[in-house]
Amino acid sequence: MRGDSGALFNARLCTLAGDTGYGMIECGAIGWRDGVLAHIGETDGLPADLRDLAADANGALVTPGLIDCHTHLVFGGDRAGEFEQRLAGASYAEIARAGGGIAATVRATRAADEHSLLEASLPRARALRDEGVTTLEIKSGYGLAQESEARMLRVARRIGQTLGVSVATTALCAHAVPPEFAGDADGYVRHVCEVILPALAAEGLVDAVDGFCEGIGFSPAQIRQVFVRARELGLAVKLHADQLSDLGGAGLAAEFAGLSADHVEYASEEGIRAMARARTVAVLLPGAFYCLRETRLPPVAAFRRLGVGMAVATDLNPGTSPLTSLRLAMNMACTLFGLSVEEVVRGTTVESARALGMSDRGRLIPGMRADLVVWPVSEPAALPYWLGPLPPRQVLVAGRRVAGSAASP
Ligand code: DI6
Ligand code: FE
Repeated sequence: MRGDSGALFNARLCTLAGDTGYGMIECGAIGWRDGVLAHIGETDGLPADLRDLAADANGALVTPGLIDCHTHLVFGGDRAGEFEQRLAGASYAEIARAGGGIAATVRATRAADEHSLLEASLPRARALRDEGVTTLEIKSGYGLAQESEARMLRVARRIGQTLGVSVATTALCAHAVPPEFAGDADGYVRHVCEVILPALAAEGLVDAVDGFCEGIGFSPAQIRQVFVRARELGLAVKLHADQLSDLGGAGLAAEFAGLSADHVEYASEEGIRAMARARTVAVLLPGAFYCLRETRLPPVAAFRRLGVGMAVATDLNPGTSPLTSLRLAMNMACTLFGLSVEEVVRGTTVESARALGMSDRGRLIPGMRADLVVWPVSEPAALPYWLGPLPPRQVLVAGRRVAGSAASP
């Protein structure tokens, strides 16, 4: 492979080209020019210039680059101590009341300058990239003030530049009420709408806007104000919806043509119907379900029946999902939520691209970005099957190698 043009032959191509299935091409060839896929199919069909560059994939599985569409991986400190407290019987709510929980991470994140926040966050993003993640979303939400939220999102952008992956940034200012607004959630929401969001957007730091719609977060009426402001600013929305209770979050996200409604364990039939109509993706986050020892399963059968696309993501965060492996999230979605291998593969490619509003990636078809992974295995089931490392032979972003155990495939 040379520059950002190249080709592989003798590959098992998992193209995901159709609406269902793997779109598998056995013994196929894939070629890209200037970072964009130019040929997928028969080896004989490779254009001459790409044939000269082609390397033997030795029958390896090739998939689109994986997309982790929901993370909070930029934060200061960690909450390992709270894990130990919870094991000793303390609840998430008790810890929060004692000043821990999200507030603890807000303190640690505010105290970290941009450099140390980047240094703390890079290894988490690198872990994702090195197992095949070529696009990841990163939320703010541990600053809860203009400068600290901006710092988080600047660090998110720098992670993309440093690691050579695509980063989509999401402003999650409505994550928790900061100490300056204690007891005045409405006042904080006004401040988010009037000051923080416009400032972050003006700095070009926001690709989408998110909120935490929950009894312990913000009410649907408060989230609605944030979404109205997002719409005025021309920004797409998504929502932490119906994770611990049904507040109608799924329907609210759909009403604003949300890209995704995330968690959604408690989503109602009505909410799911609204998501289907709006083509809002259900982002399933089994890491948080597992860590919180939840028992209410997301309504997977209803999503299937009504044709709501399902994505799978890590929710990587210090409180409820310290999970740095998207493949382990895939495994958990199979084992805990009953998804099929095909669903988790599509859920971390095709559907997670949709959950980020990205139409140029997630499948191997000509014209899409050459984001792809060459795996040391031959079948898709191996991706969610292995619980430990499965280092890709190559990870390419726009045709450029960013990680991999092999110098060439
Ligand atoms: N939902 C969650 O489960 C996390 N954030 C959110 O909106 C919790 C984040 C944390 O505890 O730090
Ligand atoms: Fe989350």
